[in-house]
Amino acid sequence: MRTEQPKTIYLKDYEQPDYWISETHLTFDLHDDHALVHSRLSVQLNADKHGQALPALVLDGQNLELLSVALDDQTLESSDYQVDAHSLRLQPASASFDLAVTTRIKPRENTALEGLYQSGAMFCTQCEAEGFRKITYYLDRPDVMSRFTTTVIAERGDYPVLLSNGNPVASGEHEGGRHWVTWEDPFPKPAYLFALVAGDLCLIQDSFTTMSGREIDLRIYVEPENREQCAHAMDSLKRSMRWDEEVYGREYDLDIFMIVAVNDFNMGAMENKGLNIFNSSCVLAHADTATDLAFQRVEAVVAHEYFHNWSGNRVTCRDWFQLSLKEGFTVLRDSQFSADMNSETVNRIEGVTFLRANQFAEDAGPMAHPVRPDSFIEISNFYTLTVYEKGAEVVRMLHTLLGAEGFRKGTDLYFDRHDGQAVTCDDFVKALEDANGADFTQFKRWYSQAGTPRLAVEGTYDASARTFSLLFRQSCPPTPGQSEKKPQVIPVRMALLDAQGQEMPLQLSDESRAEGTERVLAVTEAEQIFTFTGVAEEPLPSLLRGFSAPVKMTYPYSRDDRVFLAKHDPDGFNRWEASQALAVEILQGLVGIHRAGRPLMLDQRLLDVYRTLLADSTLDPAMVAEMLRLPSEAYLVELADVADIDAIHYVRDWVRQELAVALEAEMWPLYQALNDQVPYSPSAAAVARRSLKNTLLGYLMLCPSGKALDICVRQFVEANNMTDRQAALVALVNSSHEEQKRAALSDFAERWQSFPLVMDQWFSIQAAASQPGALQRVQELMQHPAFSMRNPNKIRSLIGAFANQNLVNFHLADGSGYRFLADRILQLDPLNPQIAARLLTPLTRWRKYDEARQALMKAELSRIIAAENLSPDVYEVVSKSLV
Ligand code: B3K
Ligand code: ZN
Repeated sequence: MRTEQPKTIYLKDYEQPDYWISETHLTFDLHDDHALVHSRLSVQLNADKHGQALPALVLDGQNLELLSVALDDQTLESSDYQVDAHSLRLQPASASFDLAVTTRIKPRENTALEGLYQSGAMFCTQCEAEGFRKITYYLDRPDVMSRFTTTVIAERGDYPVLLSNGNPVASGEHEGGRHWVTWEDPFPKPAYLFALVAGDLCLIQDSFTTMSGREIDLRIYVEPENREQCAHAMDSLKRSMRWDEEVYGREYDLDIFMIVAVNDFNMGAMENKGLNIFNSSCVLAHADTATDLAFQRVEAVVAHEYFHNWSGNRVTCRDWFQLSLKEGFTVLRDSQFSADMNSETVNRIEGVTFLRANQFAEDAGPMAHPVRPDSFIEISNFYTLTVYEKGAEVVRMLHTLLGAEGFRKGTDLYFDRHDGQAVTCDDFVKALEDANGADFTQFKRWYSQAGTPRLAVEGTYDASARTFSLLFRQSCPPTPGQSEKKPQVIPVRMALLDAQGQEMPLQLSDESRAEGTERVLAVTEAEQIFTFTGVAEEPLPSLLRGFSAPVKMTYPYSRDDRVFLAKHDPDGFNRWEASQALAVEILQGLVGIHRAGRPLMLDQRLLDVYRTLLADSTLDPAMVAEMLRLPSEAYLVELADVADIDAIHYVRDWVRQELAVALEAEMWPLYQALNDQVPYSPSAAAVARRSLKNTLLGYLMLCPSGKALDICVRQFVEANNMTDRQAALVALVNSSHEEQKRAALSDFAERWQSFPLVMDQWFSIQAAASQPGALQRVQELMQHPAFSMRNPNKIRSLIGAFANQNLVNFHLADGSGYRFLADRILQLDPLNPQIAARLLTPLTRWRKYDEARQALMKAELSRIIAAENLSPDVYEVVSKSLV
């Protein structure tokens, strides 16, 4: 058991810092086995807080070897200051002074990948949220903003490229083959946005002319073997820069913008000022090696990090409780961008599918927290789906309520008012209010209340009065620390459909005439009725269009209603929603029947919907692919009170097979037509065709006729792009054709063994395959030379894919999956606590399973918490999960 209880930090305890740091001058002397860091800080008393009294200066610092401290050029004796494992404390003698500190650090031993570390042969940094304190002593908090000047010195041979934030202002040579470069960042920033890179990298260069005519030097640095894989990232960057000018009026501000790709990185990427550092998986993309999904991810992440230059960097967070200020807003911005670059409806369907299967589960589990959390032990644990994805939904609702124009007026005011400041979510909402004369007092509950609200809706038609009333009842389940919830503002975008599926004119009872055929109703009360008048016939409501609020809505639709909506709703998103809801209802029903030991029969209405889709050549193929996709096992688990994963898996596979057999005749010609051997193109239209084609291949491979096997093998061998090749491999791996499967897997590995990102796909396809024996396969794959416990991408693609995507095998009744995961977490915690804590997620969901599994999962959590020297990261998640 740990001796020291980790400390909880509370939002309500926020205080301004005692001192500010106006200037930060850093010099890094990089060597193979250590780095010397010299820092010179101009420090000023925060007189607003303290008047003239001089409190002690307490700087954050961790894992540092302190070599010297000087105050206004006077070297201090060790008796003049106190150092402990987390801080350096000294007593200033004046309100303004220079502090010079030298520390020695060991980047090579830094396996946590936070602070300054080595990835392969290069040095790089990751400072958000609290990594800068592992580089030097500092006021490591986002409300301390400083102008940084950074000099990097290293051996020229091994490290020809030396980078930091801002613009390069000087460079030179030292004796003995060492060289140096000085970088100056004119924009004050918090330390979490600091970055440094040193390595032997090749450069892909382009330029961008901003809306005011400034020429920006764009640079992507990668290891030389990846040179050919940067074009898509560069193109995405230029499109992001243009889009942010056009849609948000935001222009880039430095003369140079750099992206560096590194192989060992804890998350996707980091928005350091002028020097974004990326997980190579979010930069590199080439048709031969990356799937369409990977291309879209590169586009979205490049955009996301670029957009942070305004939403995050120019205007930053006052404290880490405000994380969603920058993350929720920036996720919304990147998804608006992706929607504009691709299909808006398909993009929204993908976003909502992800939110429901994952964020809803988080919101219903022991780690549930508000978009603006009230407390945390380790901030790294709060880079969550709630802060990011639900945070984006919250800002999206503000956009829906204000309309595009009002929202833009609000964001203009926000950027203008707070440029150069560290602010709060309240400041953001206030700017939107002030620019529009709106009152979002009640709306702000979305920031403070956790949990997914339920919205139960009923409709009543009065034929004689020609009215249609919608009754809304909202409630929100209790979450840890919040038993009572107040009503929230729920924007419901809706229409009423007549018997032909046409939208009817809308007139609310307090309006003098009908106007438009689509509305946003703002539901604000626990119970509220909206009555429409002049309704000529009994309508079918189309509700929550585009998923206008992140809630669980129910309406007593019959299955026939859902079929009607799936075929006729003019709103594409709601057509998909109706087909999903129909599939969910049918699957849930069959799970019950299967558990009762009764024979399964497929409701023909699902077939009817799918058959109509396949016959309609006017539809977007990507949309058809989305509608043909059954709800995931993870989503069905999330919807269940107690999930019987074996039954869910069995029934879902059974339905897929039934559909495949029944629709085989329709699917073949469509597959053939889409499999047209045209040269590869990354266009949205081509992506859509591949998406449908490969969805069909997946179904066709389930048909007992066996006709698809040869075609699948041929697609695997002959594909001219990774999307098609991988889809064929997935179909083979999940089939029972052992020989073809083995051949394809070994062929794939041989061909791509020197491409780490492709090998990640190879690992995760096998880890996610649901046939028996998966755990043993995963254990064997851990011995593969391409696997490493030191590389987060490998851990995610093998161990993460097994625990999160292979639900039947992870939840094996003997508990072997749980034991395996707990062992890996304990093994990883001393190396990389952030990744170890992330791996815990599936174990935190124990309440969803039967008693026997609950006991096994809790036993593993208890075993973890009993371990010695647990990181605060893992301790926090486990201790909260066991409550
Ligand atoms: N801001 C970073 C996330 C940093 C996570 C630190 N544990 C990436 C992003 O959201 O853009
Ligand atoms: Zn972000």
